[in-house]
Amino acid sequence: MSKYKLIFFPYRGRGELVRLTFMAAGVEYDEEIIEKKEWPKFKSKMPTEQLPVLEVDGRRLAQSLAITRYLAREFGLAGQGNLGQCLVDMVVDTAADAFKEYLKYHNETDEDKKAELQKKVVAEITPQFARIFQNLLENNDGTNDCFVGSSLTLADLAFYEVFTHFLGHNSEALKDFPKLAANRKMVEENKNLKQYLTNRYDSIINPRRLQQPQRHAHISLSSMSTYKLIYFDARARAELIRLVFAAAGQTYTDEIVNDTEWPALKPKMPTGQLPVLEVDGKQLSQSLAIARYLAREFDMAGQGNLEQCLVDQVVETAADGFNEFYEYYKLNEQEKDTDKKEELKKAFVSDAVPKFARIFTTFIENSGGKNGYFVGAKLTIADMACHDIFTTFLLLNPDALNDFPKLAANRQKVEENEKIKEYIAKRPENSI
Ligand SMILES: N[C@@H](CCC(=O)N[C@@H](CS)C(=O)NCC(=O)O)C(=O)O
Repeated sequence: MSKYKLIFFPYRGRGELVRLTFMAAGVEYDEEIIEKKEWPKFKSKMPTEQLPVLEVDGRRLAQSLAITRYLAREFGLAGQGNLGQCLVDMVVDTAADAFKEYLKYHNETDEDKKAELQKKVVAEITPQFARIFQNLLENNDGTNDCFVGSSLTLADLAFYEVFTHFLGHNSEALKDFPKLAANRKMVEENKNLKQYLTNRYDSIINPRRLQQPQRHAHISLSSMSTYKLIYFDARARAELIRLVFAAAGQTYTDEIVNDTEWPALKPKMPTGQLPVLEVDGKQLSQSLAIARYLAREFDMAGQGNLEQCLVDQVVETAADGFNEFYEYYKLNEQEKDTDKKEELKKAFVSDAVPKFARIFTTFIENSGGKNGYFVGAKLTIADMACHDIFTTFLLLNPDALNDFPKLAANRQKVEENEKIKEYIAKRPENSI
């Protein structure tokens, strides 16, 4: 039995889903609480310079969602089989999107703007996400009030946690969504969670060990599926999926939607966004849930649970990189003054780009990869995710990898893959 230590701040935030996963599984863990004033001392010692971090038998893992999925797989809460895992992941990633929206309100320091954002949370964001979650709940074939399958999974915990924030601003928010309300009740009545949920505070409660985790057998889907990817004319959030298809030599339909077509299509998509992947006609959403699903299908997700988490932390960090890039990109698009545009670019290139290069270098040095790969001795989505985000960064600064030889070598390794090479040579050149 592994020994776990969660390192996080004294509040719920991005650490709470990790705690809920331990609690639901009834698995004991230690917690090291870092007070904000102590944080500067620790920051540079953490793999991504952020928390939460989970120590598993002394080994440090980063990225809250990579950690939670790792634990969920370990404890049988990740969904049954590869498709089941993707259905869970779709909900978990949607909860992460919802939390990100909530944080805009939460982190605002100007009181007037905060009041405006709170109104937006109640009037727009909460009902919008309630609709999306209801859609996911109805289409995932869950029973016993669960999002996926017939027993509690990470999907139920993730929805529970984010809607706890929303319900704190409008306790009636789920009045018109009885299935979601029933799902929350199911979570609250779970015997492992009940006591914790009624007693938890914004600060930490140390959990007690209750029972051994259960493990599920994995059921593999047929590899004869037909695939249709639906996205816009961009790399952005679909490119990792395309790279996985390319590396696997798997044919698929790449359907490109333009701005005129999108409004009519939007309401037909599970989360109202793209990319969506249709697998034998079934719609899957959330780019990273899809990429991981395909990577597991084509054996590019890492061998075993720990390797999958090591891969996942790279993939999640690349997604953080994209999100930061996208914030910059939108500001830059809005800015008309060329000098100011140049300043924005300079700031991004000198701060964000080297920061991510440093973090990826730490990962490549510590993830046990061989032959220049991030993890294991062959290509995984970790290599492809880093390659893709640096395709974008290198367009801004062609020298971005000069001081990071291990990343440059890894990039070359990806490009030496014959199938990827062929794909990259043919793909359209997009700045995003
Ligand atoms: N977390 C989601 C975010 C998806 C997302 O933001 N999609 C954008 C394109 S990159 C979109 O569909 N925008 C159009 C819209 O929201 O109407 C994912 O990774 O799939």
